[in-house]
Amino acid sequence: MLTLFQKKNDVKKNIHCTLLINSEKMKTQIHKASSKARQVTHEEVNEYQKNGVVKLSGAFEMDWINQLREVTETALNNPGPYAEEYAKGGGRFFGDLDVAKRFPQFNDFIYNSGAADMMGSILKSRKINFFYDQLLVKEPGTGAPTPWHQDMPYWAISGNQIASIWLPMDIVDKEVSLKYVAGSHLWEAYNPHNFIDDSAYEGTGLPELPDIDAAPDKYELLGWDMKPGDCLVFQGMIVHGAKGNTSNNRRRAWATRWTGDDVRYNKRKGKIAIPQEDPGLSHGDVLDSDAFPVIWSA
Ligand SMILES: O=C(O)CCC(=O)C(=O)O
Repeated sequence: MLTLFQKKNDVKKNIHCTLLINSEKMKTQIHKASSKARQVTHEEVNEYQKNGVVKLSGAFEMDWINQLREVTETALNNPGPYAEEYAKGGGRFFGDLDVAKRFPQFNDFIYNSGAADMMGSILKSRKINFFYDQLLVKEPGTGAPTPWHQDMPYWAISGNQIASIWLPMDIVDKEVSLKYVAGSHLWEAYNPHNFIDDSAYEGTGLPELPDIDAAPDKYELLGWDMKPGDCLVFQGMIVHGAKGNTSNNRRRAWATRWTGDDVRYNKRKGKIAIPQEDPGLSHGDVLDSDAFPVIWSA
């Protein structure tokens, strides 16, 4: 009996040890990064307000980028229910939604990187909700462009304090990085199209976006060379797009979308892409909810 009891205790101890080791491993995996985003300057906030986009150089430390790189490989191998392959003619342009809901390392960034605090400064908001996120990986040799578009018409929200952080995990040359039409965050809303087949969203009643490539000289186009740790912050209405990835580098990027005080749930007309699932809000509601949690407040 004694031996059996001892054995049982040993087994218990072993199980306890294994659990501890596993939870320690989880801790190191989940909490590897601990640095906080740097402060933004007044000039950067003013640039965002004027142009609808600002590049923040060295916004995040490499501990975050390394954590995101690692989990991106896991995410690529485990696509979620809304994952899409956008490239038809060679290469790979992979998109997936809500990876922060499925992988703790992405979720860790949302809560612990200081990104929400940074968005509070840029959006001049007293609180910041997390709206959703999108993983976007354009492998070298991918001809598929990112079509010109505005994000807001895809989303069931209204307001001005709405912006994305586009955070590349690789060196991205200006040529293949995102391009923006300066000041177009003040334009009217245009009809969204599906990225895969360019079909127009039905029932929105919105006009078609002007053909930017047909008359590029008419617009002031902004774009930057990016390196890991830099990010772009851009307003939900700004017109943006990108060429294919003709460089030799991977172009792994993670876009997180954030909202401020003036944002409301807006059941707009016609097809809507985001949110994919009913958040349990009524038209006109503030977003604060389990679906769109407040991450930071002043
Ligand atoms: O990474 C890309 O090419 C597309 C990004 C984009 O359009 C967005 O984040 O809104």
